[in-house]
Amino acid sequence: MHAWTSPDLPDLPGMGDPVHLHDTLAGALAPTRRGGEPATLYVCGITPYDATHLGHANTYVGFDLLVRAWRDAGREVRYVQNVTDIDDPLLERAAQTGQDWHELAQSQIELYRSDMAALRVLAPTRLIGAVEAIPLVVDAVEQMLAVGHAYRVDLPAGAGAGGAEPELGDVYADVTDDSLFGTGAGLEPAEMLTVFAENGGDPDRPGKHNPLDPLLWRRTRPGEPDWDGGILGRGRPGWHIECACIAMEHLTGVVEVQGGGRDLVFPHHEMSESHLRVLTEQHAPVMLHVHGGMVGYHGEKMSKSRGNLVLVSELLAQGVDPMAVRLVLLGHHYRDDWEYTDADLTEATARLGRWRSAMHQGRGPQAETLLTRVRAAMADDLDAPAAVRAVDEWVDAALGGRAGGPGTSPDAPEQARRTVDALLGVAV
Ligand code: 5CA
Ligand code: ZN
Repeated sequence: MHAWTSPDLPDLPGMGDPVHLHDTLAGALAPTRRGGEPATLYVCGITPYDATHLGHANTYVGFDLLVRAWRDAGREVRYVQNVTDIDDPLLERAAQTGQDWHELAQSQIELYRSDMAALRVLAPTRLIGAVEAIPLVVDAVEQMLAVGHAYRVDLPAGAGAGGAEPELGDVYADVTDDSLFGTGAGLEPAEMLTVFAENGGDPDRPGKHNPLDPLLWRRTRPGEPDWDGGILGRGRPGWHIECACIAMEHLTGVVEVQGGGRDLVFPHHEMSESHLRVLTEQHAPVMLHVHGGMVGYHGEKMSKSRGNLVLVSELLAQGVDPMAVRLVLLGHHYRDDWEYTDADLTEATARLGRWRSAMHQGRGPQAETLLTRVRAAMADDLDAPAAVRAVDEWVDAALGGRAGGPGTSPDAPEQARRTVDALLGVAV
């Protein structure tokens, strides 16, 4: 599916520093690759049953900072993002509201595109829907069945499941076949079961080999959309295999960074990586596992299912400047958990106003040090709050009467503008 139009990325003098990121599995900072090969990034995209909230925006702005830092360091970036445009939550929401599931998805995807464009998020190289990826999933699941990494589970009797071919069951992956499965998230077996059940898993389904085995292919159910599955029979894809197949097809070789919010560490990323290991026969198909913190609101994680949302589109409709929304997000480190309050927005709006004033003056304090500081902050695990502090200091100096004195230049405001535009995505 088409993404959105990327904002321009201004050129900066010199080159950014090699980027280091915190790897969730290692629990430590790790270098990303240098030069040479294109950087490959897979970020888990939205399930389009509701509009972009600040939690989603935090995740996508966070990875946008990575793309900007990589590009500044001279790396070509291949960035793939999926859209889970068929899954249980989407069908459940459509059933609740009486909407057509496909129309609901299309409308929310469109809103997501316009929210991302407004926030000046660089578009991924490829935005791929789960529905588009069905042929890839079917091939992969057939392959896993053929080599015994997957198995069929009988459908519930008498409920009309399976359509004309009820004898072809749902298909599950056999996680026991992957000796590394379960080593990623650092959870005890009992915790894995609980978290799996809370996140779309079905540990109690009769006929499974291991309660943690994830669904790969769900056969036709009455009232649910289905697609041709070849020898699998008509049905629809499971969630984790969707991301594995899209990453495998559109980012050949190793995935340098697999990303998303921290709520995806287990089971989603553990299971997708396990599928990738089995399908690509690579011991380590993902180099770095990078996870954003959870944004909360009114004491709980902001989530579509809880309904405690602050929607980007609603803020924009109220006349909030999208760059102020972006500054709210940049005020927090991407890995931190934080709770949104109106004070965040007030502070960010005031900051944007100061930046604008300083960066549109006729002269300003030299901005080379600012560029160096912002680059260093971003290369150090995308430390946006440190970068924002560096900009604040330059702005304070510029507004504090030092705009026209010795050491100032007429080019400096524009240099500062280009720095915050290219590296932080803030157009002032
Ligand atoms: N479609 C799947 C991923 S394949 C999905 O998780 N969709 S989502 O719409 O629920 O979330 C989209 C992205 O936003 C995911 O990367 C998720 O980790 C992140 N996210 C969801 N809620 C929050 C939150 N409250 N704070 C930060 N990030 C969040
Ligand atoms: Zn995903």
